[in-house]
Amino acid sequence: MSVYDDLSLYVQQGRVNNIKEIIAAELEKGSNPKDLLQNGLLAGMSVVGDKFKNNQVFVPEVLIAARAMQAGIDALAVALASEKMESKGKIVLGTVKGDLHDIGKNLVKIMMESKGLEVIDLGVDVSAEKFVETAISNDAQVIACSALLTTTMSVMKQVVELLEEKGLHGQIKVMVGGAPVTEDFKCKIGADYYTADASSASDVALSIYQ
Ligand code: B1M
Repeated sequence: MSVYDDLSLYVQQGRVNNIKEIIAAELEKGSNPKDLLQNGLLAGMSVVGDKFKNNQVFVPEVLIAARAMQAGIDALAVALASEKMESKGKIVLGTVKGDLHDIGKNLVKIMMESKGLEVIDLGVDVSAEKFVETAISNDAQVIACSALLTTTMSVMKQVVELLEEKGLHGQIKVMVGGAPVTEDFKCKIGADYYTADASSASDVALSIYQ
């Protein structure tokens, strides 16, 4: 097994200490931090993401893996900062106004980052104006909105309407998701993409930039 396989497996198993030890040793040896991230940590998270999509693992396992991956990223942070990864595209992500659920949104963020996308995470309770202003000021081509409450889904429509008002609908794509959101709802509000899970959301977001 290579060091990348070890890191991948330890992410899947949530073994934070093993990950920290390997990364410290590899950086000491002069290994490339980007390769450790891409081929080790993110590869492991990608396996977990696929299993999650196929109902082979569930939220607790995903969160444990996510925590392990974050610990690995933190351990690589200084080395990575000196060798900035080229972003494959920018995504403005958030949970819509009135909605404080962020576990699914955080998974979307991790999956998107694992695909090399730069995510501007606006957190929770995000207004349509904030989504649109942030996308414009950061030159992002994708706004990704998460909603868990039926009462807050209408904010996604406001995002589309605001983009239309500004003549940006189509230029800035709107992705929607979250438990109550459906393909039918996406069509009704004129959003561009609906995905049911975090892994598919990252695939679609990447495809927009390719
Ligand atoms: Co609340 N809550 N909650 N809650 N909560 C739900 C959503 C609910 C369905 C529970 C229920 O009644 N059965 C219900 C909503 C009913 C409805 O509107 N139809 C509900 C309610 C009513 C409420 C409150 C109003 C309760 C109250 O105060 N009376 C309140 C609202 C607060 C607010 O937001 N203003 C509330 C509060 C909370 C907690 C704070 C306690 C907590 C949130 C903690 C947190 O997020 N930090 C919470 C939780 C945990 C839940 C449940 C139990 C679990 C949600 C979750 O994290 N799931 C939930 C019931 C349930 O869903 N079974 C419930 C795991 C997560 C991984 O899944 O977020 O769906 P999910 O993400 C999925 C996909 O949806 C998708 O990817 C993920 C999987 O890969 N996805 C996207 C998500 N965003 C995406 C974006 C995309 C693409 C895919 O593209 C952009």
